[in-house]
Amino acid sequence: MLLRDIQSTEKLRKLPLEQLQPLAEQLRDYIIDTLSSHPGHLASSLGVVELTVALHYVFNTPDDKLVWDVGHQSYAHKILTGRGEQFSSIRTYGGLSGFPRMEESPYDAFGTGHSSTSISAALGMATASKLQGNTSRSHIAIIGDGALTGGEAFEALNNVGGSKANILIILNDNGISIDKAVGGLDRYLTRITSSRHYNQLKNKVWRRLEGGEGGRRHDQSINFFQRLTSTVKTAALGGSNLFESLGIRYFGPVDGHDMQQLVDTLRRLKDIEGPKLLHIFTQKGKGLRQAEKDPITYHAPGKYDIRTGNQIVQNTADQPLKYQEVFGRTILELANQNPAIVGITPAMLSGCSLTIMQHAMPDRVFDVGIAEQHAVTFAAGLAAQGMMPFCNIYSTFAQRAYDQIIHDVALQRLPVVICLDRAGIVGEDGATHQGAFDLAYLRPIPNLTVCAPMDEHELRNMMYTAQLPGHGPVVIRYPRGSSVHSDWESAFKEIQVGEGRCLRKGSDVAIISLGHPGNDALAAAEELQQQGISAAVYDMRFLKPMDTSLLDEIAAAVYRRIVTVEDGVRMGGFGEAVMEYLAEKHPAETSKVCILAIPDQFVPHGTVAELKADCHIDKASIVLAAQL
Ligand SMILES: Cc1ncc(C[n+]2csc(CCOP(=O)(O)OP(=O)(O)O)c2C)c(N)n1
Repeated sequence: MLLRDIQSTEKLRKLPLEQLQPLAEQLRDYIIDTLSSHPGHLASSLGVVELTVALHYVFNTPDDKLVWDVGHQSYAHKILTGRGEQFSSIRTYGGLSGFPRMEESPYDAFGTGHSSTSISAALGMATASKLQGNTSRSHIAIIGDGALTGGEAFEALNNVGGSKANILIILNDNGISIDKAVGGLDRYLTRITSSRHYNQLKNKVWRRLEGGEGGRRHDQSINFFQRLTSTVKTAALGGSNLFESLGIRYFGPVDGHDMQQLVDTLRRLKDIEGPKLLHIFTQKGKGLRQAEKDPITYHAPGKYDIRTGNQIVQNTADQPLKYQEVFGRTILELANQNPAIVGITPAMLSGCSLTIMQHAMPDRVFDVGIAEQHAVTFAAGLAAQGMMPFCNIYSTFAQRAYDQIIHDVALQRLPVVICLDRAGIVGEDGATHQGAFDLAYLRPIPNLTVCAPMDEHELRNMMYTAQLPGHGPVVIRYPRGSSVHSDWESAFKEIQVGEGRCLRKGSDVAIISLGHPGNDALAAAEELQQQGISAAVYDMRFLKPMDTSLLDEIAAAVYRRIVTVEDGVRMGGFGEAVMEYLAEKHPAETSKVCILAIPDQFVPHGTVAELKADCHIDKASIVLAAQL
């Protein structure tokens, strides 16, 4: 088998051109086979198989640098760069990461996971190469049409255009982000790729350039190619080309599944100096019928039947709903009662379940593209004019919007409800995606209320409370996946802001938790009971304002031990907030405190259970801490 023999990129580069497409087919089959039982990001990787082969064929990797934006599409790259045999370990504890990681391979020129960074990183590399006197190295950013909507990508394009850097940007345009691509850029790219006039002329250009048997290149003048394509582009677009206007030479669009054309084009571009962009169009999910038809579901489909391609859907009929679904259903319910409510998502429409509200109220849901900063300030603008925006962002991606939360929302006390989905340990997506930092980075911000539900009823009540008048900005953070009870549809109750609660009385030990980890705290208390240790459990609900009178009560009860547990980083987090208060008001209690939180290290990929155990924030760790 061809793929098995290609253990290195040197070998790949020795193959005759006509063997590249069969190799691509084998790669594609290997990805489809493996991911059927080892779930991961499927559709994006399938779409760039030909591109990946062509890039490693034409460029001298790893000396030439490939930066994969987001990195979820880098599976073929991993297989071709010596990681084929380990591929089935992808996203598992101790196995290959689902994203490029510099530590993992010299071929992973830059680690990614969060979107829209590739052009900045490649420009930095190109600038470094120049300063170091290396003029022959190529620096290539591969970015999707979704990732290109991110602000950082635009900032980088602006910077690239003003430079003479030797950088090639490959725009992988499949018209899909995770959900359908949105916005003016998407329309612009569609206009380029679908212009009949443009494509007719372009095809003539390519025919003239390619010609010959077996794809042998004619000795065509690159100048002619550039002159003609640029005239055609201007004609087709009825004006200037966005990229050219910024000072980046635009080439394409070309069919990203046509190996011959890709290889020919990349070879030509390799010799052209300065900033350039190649626009390719690809089909997301290429090669698996279901993924081609439904790339949104097959972005990361979980397990599927290798014979039929159909998803293996677990029967969840009597399982609790996911927190995401509770959010999605609850916001619709609230929006039906409160006409000021609108929903905002930066490109995670189905992931956060805003689709439910979108179907019912399309005018009141806004997918703003991969643009967390914009999402927050857009929400602030809406709130400034009397609307009640619920802006749903994954905890890890909200890191992008820190200044906007401080400067645009909190400082102006605007009533924006920021729902941080996927807070805490997220599992297989690994270090780039853990929602580990939000408690610590939100705690110092004045005017913010920050709370975390322990179950779906609390989530509903927090959402209900947040949209009542007079609360200012509220952050509600909740984890990925299953909530707790099966009767999610409770009547709304207002929660007193800043009020915690005692969930279980006890006399030996106090366990103080925030949000979902309270369920582990309760289970731990149960286990401790069987060991003859009486543990009280307190659910603080609010990181800020913190219920200091409840902390006074806990201090007054004089427990033998006080254990705090949270699914966020220790430094600056919830446990330290408790400790800080006790140190000021009840110093005698501080020696009893044991803080269970994520230690000062990045949390890798694995199952949530494995990672919680690793970070000592699981039930067993609570039991152990209480026994000391
Ligand atoms: C800052 C940030 N926000 C959101 C995401 C979640 N996310 C991962 S992939 C993706 C869509 C990327 O679309 P595109 O670049 O077109 O790549 P495709 O999957 O279509 O190949 C999104 C929104 C992310 N990785 N980073």
